[in-house]
Amino acid sequence: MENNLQLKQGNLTKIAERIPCPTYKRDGLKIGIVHIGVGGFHRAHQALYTHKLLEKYNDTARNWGICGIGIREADRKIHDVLKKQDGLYTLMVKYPDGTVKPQIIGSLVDFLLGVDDPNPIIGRMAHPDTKIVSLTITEGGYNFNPATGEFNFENPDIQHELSHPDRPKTVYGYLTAALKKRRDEGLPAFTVMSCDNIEHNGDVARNMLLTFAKKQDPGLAAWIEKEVCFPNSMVDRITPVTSQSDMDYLGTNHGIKDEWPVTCEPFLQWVVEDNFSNGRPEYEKVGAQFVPDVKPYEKMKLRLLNAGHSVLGLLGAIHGYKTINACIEDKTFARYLRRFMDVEATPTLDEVKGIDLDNYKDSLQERFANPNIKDSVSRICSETSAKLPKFLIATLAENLTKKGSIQFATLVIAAWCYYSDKGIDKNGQPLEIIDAMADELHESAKKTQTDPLAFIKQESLFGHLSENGQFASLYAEMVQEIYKNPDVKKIMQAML
Ligand code: CS2
Repeated sequence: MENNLQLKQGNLTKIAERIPCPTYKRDGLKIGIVHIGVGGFHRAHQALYTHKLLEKYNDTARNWGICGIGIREADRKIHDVLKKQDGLYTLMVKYPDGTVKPQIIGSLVDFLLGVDDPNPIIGRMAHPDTKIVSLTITEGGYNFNPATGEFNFENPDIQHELSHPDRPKTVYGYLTAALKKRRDEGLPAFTVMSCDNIEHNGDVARNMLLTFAKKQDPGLAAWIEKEVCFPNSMVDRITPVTSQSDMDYLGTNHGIKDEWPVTCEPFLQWVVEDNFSNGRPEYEKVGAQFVPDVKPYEKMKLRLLNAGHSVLGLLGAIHGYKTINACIEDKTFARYLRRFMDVEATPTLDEVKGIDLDNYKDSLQERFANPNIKDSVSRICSETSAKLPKFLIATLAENLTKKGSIQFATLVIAAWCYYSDKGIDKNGQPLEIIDAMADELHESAKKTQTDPLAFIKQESLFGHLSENGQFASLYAEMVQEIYKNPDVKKIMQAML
C-alpha cells in the first residue's frame, strides 16, 4: 500500500480502494450554497447531508455544491488546507465500540477567504447560482448582548462596515453588500440559514441583520425584510476538536494524509423550518426533517444537550476530568446531570411532537458516554460566556419566576466563577480557558472574596438576576463553599 497518500482530487481513485469516496462527478457542480464558518461542525453536518444528496441524486442535487467562506484571520488555516485538498476532507465517525468509519466528503467545491479581499466573496454570494447563505458562526458571532439580546453597535468592525459598506468584516457587512448587489441587479434574494445553537436562530439572524441594515441603508433593509427568508433550525451532532492522533490514525490505518479530518459521533439530526426564499436542496431525502415550527425542538436540544454539556464541562473541569465521557462515567456526575435535566430543564420545555423526553434524555447520556469520542471538557467550556446565557441562565431565570428548582444550575454558575478566577482544577492543575470575555470574567470573578456576588453582577450575562434574593443568597453560599474547598464532587454528592 502506498503510504502517505495526500488527499486531493487526483488521488481519489487510489483512495477509493481504501475508504469510501464521492461516487459523483465533482467537476461541474454548481455552487448553490455559500457557507460562512467552515468548522468541524459544518463539515460533520450540513456538508455531509449535501454529500449524501449528491451521492443519491446526482442529477437534481448538482445545483447545491457548497462554497466555504472564511471571514476571519483564524480561517486562513482551513482555507489553506482545503485549497490544497481540493475541498476534500475525511469524516471519521466514531462508534462507542471503538469502530471508526472514515469516508471522504466531496460537497465543498470551493473556499474563499475574505481577509485580504472581500470582493470575491461578495461576488460569490451575489452570483445567480447562489440560493442559500448558511451560517455556523458560533453563538458569539451574532454580535448581540447576551442578556438584552440587543445588537452591539459598539463593535469596531461593525462601526467600520457602517461607513465602508464595500469593505465588510463581519457577517452582517458581507450579507448586506451581497444582498444590495442582488437587489441592484434584479436577482432574487438568497435564504439566510443559521445553523447555530441559538434559540430561534433564524429569527435572531433576521433581527440582527435588519437592525444593522436599517442603520447602514434603510432602503436595503426594507427589501431584505420583504425578500429574505430566515428559517429556524435545530442542528445536532457532537463534533470534537480534531487531534493529531486522528490524523495519525488515518495515516497508519489507511495510508491517507489529510491535514484536517473531522471526527464525530454516529448521531445526526437536523430539523428545519420549510421557509426558503429561493429554493432548497431536498434534504428530507437524506434524513433532515422539515417542520412548520422548529422552536420546541431547539429549546429541547439547547436546554438539555447543550446545557447538559456545560453542566458536565464546568463541574468536570474543576474536578480535573479531561473529557465528557470521563465525567459521565462518574456516577455522581451522571446522576447530577439527570437531576438537572429532570428537575430544572424539563419543566421549562414545551411539548415536542413525537419525542419522548425520557428517551431523549437517556439517549443524551448514552451519547455523552461514548468512550471513543473523547470530546474534551476544554471544547465544551470554550466561549462559555456566549453559551451559558442561552443554554442555562435562561432556564434558571424561568425557574425563578415559576418558583422552580434552581440549585443544580446555580452550582454550575458558581463553578464557572471559580474557573474564571483561578484557572486551575481542584488539584491545582492549570485549565485552558478560551473565551472572548476571559479578561472581564476573570476581573469580576476575582472580586468574589470581597463581594461574593461580583461575578453574577455582570449584567451583560446575567441581566438583573443578582437582585433576586433567592438566587443571590443561594449563589453566594455555593460560591463561598467552592472557594473554601473546590472539591465540587463532594458538594454535588450532598445535593443528590
Ligand atoms: C456543545 C455543542 O459547544 C458546546 O458546548 O454543547 O458543540 C454540541 O456538541 C453540539 O451542539 C451538538 O450538536
